[in-house]
Amino acid sequence: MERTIDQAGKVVLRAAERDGIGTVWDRFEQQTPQCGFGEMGVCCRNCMQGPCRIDPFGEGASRGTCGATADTIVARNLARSIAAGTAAHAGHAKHLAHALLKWAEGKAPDYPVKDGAKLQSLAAKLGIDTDNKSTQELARAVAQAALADFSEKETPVAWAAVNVTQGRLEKFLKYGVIPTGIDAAISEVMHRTHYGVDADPINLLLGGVKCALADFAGCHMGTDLADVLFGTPQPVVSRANLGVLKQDAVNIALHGHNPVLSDVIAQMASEMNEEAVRAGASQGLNLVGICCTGNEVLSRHGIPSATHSVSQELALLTGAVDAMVVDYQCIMPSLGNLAECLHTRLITTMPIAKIPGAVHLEFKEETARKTAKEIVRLGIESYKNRGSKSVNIPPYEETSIAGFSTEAIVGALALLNKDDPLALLIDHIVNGNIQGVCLFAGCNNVRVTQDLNFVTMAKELARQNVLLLATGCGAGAFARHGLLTSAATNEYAGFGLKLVLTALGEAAGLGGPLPLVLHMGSCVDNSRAADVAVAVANKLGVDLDKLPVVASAPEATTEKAISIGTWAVAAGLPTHVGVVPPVIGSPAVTKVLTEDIRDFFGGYFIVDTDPVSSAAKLMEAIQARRKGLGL
Ligand code: BF8
Ligand code: SF4
Repeated sequence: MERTIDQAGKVVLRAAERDGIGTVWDRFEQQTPQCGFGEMGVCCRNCMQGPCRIDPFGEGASRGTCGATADTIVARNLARSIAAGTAAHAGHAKHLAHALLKWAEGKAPDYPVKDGAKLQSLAAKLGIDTDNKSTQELARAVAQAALADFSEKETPVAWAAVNVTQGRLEKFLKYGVIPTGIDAAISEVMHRTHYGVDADPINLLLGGVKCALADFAGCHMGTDLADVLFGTPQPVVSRANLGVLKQDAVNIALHGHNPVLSDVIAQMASEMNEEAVRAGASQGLNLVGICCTGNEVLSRHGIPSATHSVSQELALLTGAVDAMVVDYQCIMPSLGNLAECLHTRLITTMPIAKIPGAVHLEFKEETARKTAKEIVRLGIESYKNRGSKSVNIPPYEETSIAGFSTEAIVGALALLNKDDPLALLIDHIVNGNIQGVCLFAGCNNVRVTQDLNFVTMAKELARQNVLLLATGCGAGAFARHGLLTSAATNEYAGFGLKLVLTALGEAAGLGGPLPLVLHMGSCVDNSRAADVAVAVANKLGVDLDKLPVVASAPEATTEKAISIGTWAVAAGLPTHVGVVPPVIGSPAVTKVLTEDIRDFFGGYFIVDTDPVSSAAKLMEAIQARRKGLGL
C-alpha cells in the first residue's frame, strides 16, 4: 500500500528511508498483524480478572470471566472511547472558559475580548441579560455559564440545548440522552462501564450518545469562546504543505489544539521578527501550523499549514523546523525522540502533556505574552544550533483559502441576498444546483494511504454538485492537494455547484469561484457546520434528519473522531467512516450503529473503506433525503 499521495510527504519519506529513520508508517508495519480481538472490539480489560476476549467466530469463549458478552464488551469499549474524546474537547473548552474568566477578573491581561459582538450574541443565546453590561461583566457571565455546564445540574447542558433544533432537543429528552453536565456525562460513562454496572448494549450505546452530546457542547463552546477571545474567522488566503517552511528563516511549528497558547504566539510574531533576523535568519521568523492548532492560526492569522496528522514527523524530518511548540492532543510521542536526534527543540507547554525528549516551558494565561516570548526565543536559539546541517524542504505548497466560519458563509450569501442570506442557499438546494452538503472531518490514519480517501471522495461528490465543507486534518488534506482554491472549483465542481460558487466568489471580489471545499476550521469547529445545518433546518421548518446533509470521516483515527461521529449521527446525519471501527465483534452493536439507530435519531453510520463506493453511498443518502423533502 502506498503511504501517501502527497508529493511533499513522498520526498521526505524517501529521504527518511535512505537514512534509516523510522516513521509512524514503519512502526505500524511492526505492529502488524494486529490483534484480531482488539480490532473487533471484543477484548476487555476493565477488571483484573481479565483481560478477557470473546471468540467472534463462536469456537472459543462466548463470555468474559464475569459473564460479559461480546455485545456488552463492544458497547462498553465504544462508550469509553466516546468519553475519552469528550474529555479532550471538554478540556479544551474549559481552558478557554478559564482564560476568559481570568481576563474578566483582571488576572490575564493578554486575553482581551476581540469579538464583542459574538460575546453579545452568545450571551443572548444563553439567556444572559446583556443590558447595561460592560464587556468585562458579560465575559464573566458567559465564562461562568460555560464553567457551570461542566458539573451535574438539574437542567440540560446549555451549550447542547441552545445549539440544536427544538425537534432534536425534544428527541434527546425523550430518549434520556441530553447531558446535564459535560464532565458529569464523562464520569457517568466511566461509572456505567466499570466492572459489573451496565451490561445492556442498547443502554450502554444510549449512554455513549449522551456523552457524545456533551462532546458536541464542548466542541461548540470551544468554537464560541475562541471566537470571542481571538476573533471570528473570515476568509483568508494562505498556503499549505511542507514547502511553507523556509530555508533561511527561524521556523517555528505550532502544533496541538488550543488557541489559548498559539494565538498569543501568532499575535507576537511580528514583534519577534527582528530578533530572528539578528540571529542570522535573513527571512526572519516563520510560524507554521500543524494539526488543529494549524487550523486555528490559519483561520485567524493566515499562518500557513505545514502538515497534519500522520505526517507530523515529516515536518521535523525536513531538518528545517527549529522549534515545535505543542499544547495537547494528537501530538505523537515519537516527536520527542526525533527532536533529540535533530537540532529541533520540541517544547511542551501544558502540565498534562509532557513528552520525553522535549523541553517543558509551562504556559500560564496570567503571563501569556511573556511565556510566548520565551518560547519563540528558544526557537531562535535553536536556529543558531542548526548550523550547516542539511535542510530538505520539499518544494511543494498550494494556495489555501480558509476562514469559512458560519458568520463568513452567511456573510458571503448576504452579498447576493442581503435580507435573507439563507434563502439563497435553500433556493439552490431546491433547484438542484446544490444537491446536498457533505462535511468532511477527522484525521488521517496510517491504515489508509494518506489523503487518498479525502481527495477521491471530494472529487466524486463535487462532480455531483455536493457542497463540501471541511474541518480538522481533513481540511488539511484538501489544502495539501489544492482543493481549497477557486481553480479546484473550476476543475472539479459539477455545473450547478460551479454556478453557485462562482456567483458567490465574484460577489466577494475573488475574481473567481469560492473554493471547492470550504475550510471551516479545527475539529471543535465541526460545531460551525452544525450551526449552518440548524439554521437551514429552522428556516425550512424541518428537523436536521430531513436535510440532504451528510458527514464523512474517511480516514478517522482518534477517540475525538468517534465522539464527533456519534453526535453527528445523533444530530440526524448519515455519517460515513472510512476505517473499520472496533465494533464488528458484535454483529448486534454493529447493526444498531448502522441501521437501528436510525429509528431513534434519523442518522446512522456508514462504514466503507472504499472511497468511490463511500461517495456513492453518501450520494444515495442525499438523494433519499431530497426525495423525502419532495425535491
Ligand atoms: O482534533 S483531525 S488527528 S488534529 S483528532 Fe487530531 Fe484527528 Fe487531526 Fe485535531 Ni481532530
Ligand atoms: Fe473480563 Fe468481565 Fe473483567 Fe472485562 S470486566 S476483564 S470481561 S471479567
